[in-house]
Amino acid sequence: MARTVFITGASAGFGAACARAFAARGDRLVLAARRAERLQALVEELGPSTPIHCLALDVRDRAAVEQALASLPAEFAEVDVLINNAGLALGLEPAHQTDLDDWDVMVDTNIKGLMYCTRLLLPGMVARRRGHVVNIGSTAGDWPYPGGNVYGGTKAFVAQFTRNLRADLLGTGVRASCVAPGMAETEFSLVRFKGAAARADQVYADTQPLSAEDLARVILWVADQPPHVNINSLEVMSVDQAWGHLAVHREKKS
Ligand code: NDP
Ligand code: 8X3
Repeated sequence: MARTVFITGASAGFGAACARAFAARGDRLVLAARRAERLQALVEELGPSTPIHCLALDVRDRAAVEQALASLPAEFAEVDVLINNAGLALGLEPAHQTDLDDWDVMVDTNIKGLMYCTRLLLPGMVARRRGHVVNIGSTAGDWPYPGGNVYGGTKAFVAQFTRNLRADLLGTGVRASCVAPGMAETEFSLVRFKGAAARADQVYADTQPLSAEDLARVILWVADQPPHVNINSLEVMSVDQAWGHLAVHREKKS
């Protein structure tokens, strides 16, 4: 049966790949992102066989999110799957050298934007006794690394918020899942390094990172489980990535 799938951050990376994957399955799509022209290009690519409603939306803007979700056309108003994917990292400096504005943007997008979409769409899901919130976390939410400071903190929030959603939603039939990818080649590093393409490319040099399509396949699998099956959390990495040893500071003690 066709579902209505609401994807935030659908203009690039995982979100755009999810749009393609869920469209291929025959679902209706609500696609949200700030870059409306990218969403329009997806509409044209996917063609008239996929019903799509586009929202040029900044998920940080609570009033705009409230307005957009309250005025979804009837055909798209009963959201079955919410993919809370819009998000970003900004910077890789140590905590004492970061730009506080970058921290604000990450908190406002990765935490507050995700909260707004979830809170506004949940009542309908609970009333219909069906629905699925799929949150995109990160390995950075579980495994610290230098420069991960607030980005990792926002993704730790996503993981714990998802578990707490499960606790609240017990008995409603509504599912909640957290998919936590590791290194994946999208526009993520270009955004993190503020357009410095060579530095972004370095992140993936001589590796086979995850692709957006890899993640879309995993997210589709999570959403396609039978209604009584809830994937709580799912961590996925490229085979070229694993954990390192704990760091030790060495300095001659006098
Ligand atoms: P991309 O930069 O390729 O895509 C990010 C998407 O988020 C874009 O569509 C962007 O759209 C959207 N977005 C960013 N800010 C906002 C906003 N304020 N309002 C609405 N949409 C917004 O990155 P990825 O696809 O890699 O990232 C998707 C998610 O996956 C993020 O949450 C990221 O943290 C997470 N992730 C990524 C990993 C990676 O290595 N790539 C690994 C683990 C997790 P627009 O700019 O048009 O608004
Ligand atoms: C993105 C993966 O390792 O760059 O969430 O933080 S990482």
